[in-house]
Order: sequence, then C-alpha cells, then structure tokens
Amino acid sequence: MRIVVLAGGIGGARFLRGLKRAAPDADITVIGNTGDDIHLFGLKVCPDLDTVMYTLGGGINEEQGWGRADETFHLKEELAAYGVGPEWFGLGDRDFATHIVRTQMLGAGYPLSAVTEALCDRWKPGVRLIPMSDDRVETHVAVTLPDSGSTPDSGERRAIHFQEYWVRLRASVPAEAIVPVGAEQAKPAPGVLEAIAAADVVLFPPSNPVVSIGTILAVPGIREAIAEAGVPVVGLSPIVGDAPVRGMADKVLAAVGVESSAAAVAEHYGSGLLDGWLVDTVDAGSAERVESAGIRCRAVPLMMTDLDATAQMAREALALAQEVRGA
Ligand code: FO1
Repeated sequence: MRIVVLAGGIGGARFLRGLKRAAPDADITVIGNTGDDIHLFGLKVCPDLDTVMYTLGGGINEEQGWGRADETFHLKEELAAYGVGPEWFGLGDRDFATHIVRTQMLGAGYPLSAVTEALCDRWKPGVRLIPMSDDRVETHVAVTLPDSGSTPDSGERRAIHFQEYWVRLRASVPAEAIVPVGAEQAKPAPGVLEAIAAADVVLFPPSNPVVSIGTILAVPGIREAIAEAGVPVVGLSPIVGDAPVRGMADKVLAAVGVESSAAAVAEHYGSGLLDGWLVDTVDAGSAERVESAGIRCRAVPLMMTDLDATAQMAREALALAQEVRGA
C-alpha cells in the first residue's frame, strides 16, 4: 500500500510513528511543511522536516517533541556572549550540525529535496521525506505588537516570521493574518505530485490545519493533485473537545475565521478535498455536522498518549479510507 502523508512538526511526526507500526509494509511518502523554515546565524533551519526526521530516526528530544535528545547549548551560549541572537530560539549543538550540513549542501547547489534525502541517509526514518517545495516559502503572521512601551516597535502592526510568533510571542497576541510568503510562486518539489498520483490513500495527520497542512496545500498544484487523485483522503482532527491537542492551533484558526472545533476544521478542508474525518470520542456529537458537509466521519480515541494508541488511530484512519473507497 502506498500512503502519502502531509505533515507538520510534532503532531505529524508522532502520528507517523503510529502509522509505521500500524502498516509496517506500507510505502510511506511524507510531504513536509517548510513554511516554518527560518534562516538564523547564516544557516537554514527546517524545524518540521527535522522533527519528522529525528522522531522517526530515534534522535528526537521526546519531552519537547522538537530538537535533539542529549542536547547541549554551548554554541548558542558563545554566540550570546558576542551579543548575537536571537536568544529566544533554542538551537542546540547537535542540531546545529544538521543545519550546517544542510546550508553547506544548499550553497553547493543541491535543492532542499536532495539535501533532505542526504540527511535522511543518516537517520533512516523509514519513510520517504520530501519537502513540499524546493523554493523558499516563509510563513509570516500579521500582529499588533503588545503596547508595553518597553520596545520601540510596541503597539505597531507588523508581519513577523512564524517562529517569532510561535516561539518568542507564544502566540500571545491575536494573529490577524497568516501569509505563506512565496507559496504562490513555489513549485512542488520533485516527487511530490508523482507520489500523490501513485498513492492508494492520502492522510492528513493531526497537524496544524493552517500553518502546517494549509501551507503545504498553498503550494500550487498540491491541493489540485490530491483532489484529482481519485483516492481516499482521510484526516484526523487536531482539535479535541474544542481545544488543540497540543500547540496553539486555535490562535491561527481564528486568523482564518475558523472556529476551534473538530467539525469546523473538517469543513475548512471541505468535501472537495476530504473524504473521511476522524474526530475524538468526546466530539462524537459533531459527526453529524461533518457528514452533512459530505465528509464521512467516525469518532474514535484521538489522543496520542503512547505508540499503541497512536497506531490504533492510524488503523482507524486506514479503515475509514477503505470504507470510503468502497462507498
Ligand atoms: N519550539 C519552541 O517552543 N522553542 C524553541 O526554542 C524551539 C527551537 C527549535 C529549534 C529547532 C527545531 O527544529 C524546532 C524548534 N522548535 C522550538 C519547534 C518549532 O518552533 C515549532 O514547534 C514548529 O516549527 C511548529 O511546527
């Protein structure tokens, strides 16, 4: 079975671990979000690609869900001693090596997709990980900075990098707009459209529907390829009981005018894209609303508490795909 998964960071990576357990013989292609990518200290950092690679390759910091296990921060401390920041973004020494190799290869002319493949040669994630695009796409968030009076730009309306919004501001101010800068001109990376066309099923894990999966779908050609592939497309709600399972998805949903509920996220994707949608058992009451939007819906436990529970979620997603295929 050929499975294509659109993935963001932590939620996508953990789901993939369960999917590999549930379908050990499947050929899994992961299309990774690169809208979170950021250039720091002259290096290209790809948080979502790295989170998938480290999680599936056994190198992730399990408690955080991002960055490397057994990490140290000497380099960051040395940079700070020179007054070189940003201090709010935690890049560890082991993680730095990945960004140095990536930046070196990009500088030598390799596209990001080839670089990602080379990095995965080390981590052997057991899936084919492809960035959504080799072109630069950077998610920016329009905010009005808090009027603290303490910084010169406080009270101003500005577009800031997604990482600044997420990590420095902790999504503490309303996101007024989310803009995947560069997406309109971006092309899907080599292998993306081919994998979708050859897939037996496409899955949307419980990743952020706006800044993760939404950004991937914003690359011209990807949404269309999925809609036209003629294979079941099944998603898992990242919202359980009107709140994100983790992260701050509700903040960015508000920016695109979508309420924070399992049913509203399904409607946001729409029946033109989604065939099936899994909601948590606590949201069983919203199944009817999803079905009346033309999307087959089942209520099953959706908390990724451990690998067994996550594998069961993946099995439910594949079963729903089978069901809609037979419909
Ligand atoms: N998340 C944080 O909350 N704080 C950090 O300092 C931080 C650093 C970081 C470094 C490398 C990396 O791959 C991920 C990192 N993340 C950090 C996670 C990341 O900001 C986001 O969770 C994702 O971009 C959203 O998917």
